[in-house]
Amino acid sequence: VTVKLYELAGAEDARLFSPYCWRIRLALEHKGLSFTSLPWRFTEKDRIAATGQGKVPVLEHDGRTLWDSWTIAVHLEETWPERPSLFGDAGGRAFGRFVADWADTVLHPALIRLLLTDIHAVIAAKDRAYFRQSREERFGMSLEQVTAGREARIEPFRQLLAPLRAGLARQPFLCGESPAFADYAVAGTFHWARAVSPLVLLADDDPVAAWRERLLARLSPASRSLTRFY
Ligand SMILES: N[C@@H](CCC(=O)N[C@@H](CS)C(=O)NCC(=O)O)C(=O)O
Repeated sequence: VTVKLYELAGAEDARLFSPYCWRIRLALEHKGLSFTSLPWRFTEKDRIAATGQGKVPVLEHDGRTLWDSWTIAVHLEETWPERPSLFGDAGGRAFGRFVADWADTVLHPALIRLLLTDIHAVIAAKDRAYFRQSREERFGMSLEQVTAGREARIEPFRQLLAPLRAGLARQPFLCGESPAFADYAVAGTFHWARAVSPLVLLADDDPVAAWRERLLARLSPASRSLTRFY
């Protein structure tokens, strides 16, 4: 099997920090599929020009080029149905999508306001001007203004995790006794944060922190070495 995955990287190839790319790395490991990682920077749009859009993850497989993490996850599931399932049944697939949507629409907007200046500090030098300009335009203020006073916003961020905490007090993974796509949808969010920022997002005694540790323990050694820069 030849699978190639374009993954967003910082200055170092090993600093993989896109939550969406992490979802797919975790999904590939779940299915036991080996792949070639192609580290990619924000300003390397030409390398993924064939997709007609400028974002990663992008996956190449069997002469096809796919993008958008959900589309890729469904492709993996449908191409290798005999391998461990990412979703289980149709209800599990809908649950996985819901959790991914929740991470995208609730967790990521809150987190980006904590991490923006840290991201700018760790990306490749050639990406910095593009990143500052595009993000300052998006937020309507400087990067520094976005993250100013962020310490006071860690506790409200933790409160957003209440739905995770409630479930993880009952069972080891969001998907039950073992992890699947819904777990990876949110794990990607935390791997993103750890790759770029020294902020302590989770209290030690938070069940969410214990869940994150359980997921880290299941990663391949190669992926585990990429999950912590701080
Ligand atoms: N809906 C897409 C979102 C992908 C996305 O936003 N990727 C970001 C990195 S986290 C990106 O490539 N951004 C490029 C840019 O901002 O120029 C997915 O689920 O894959």
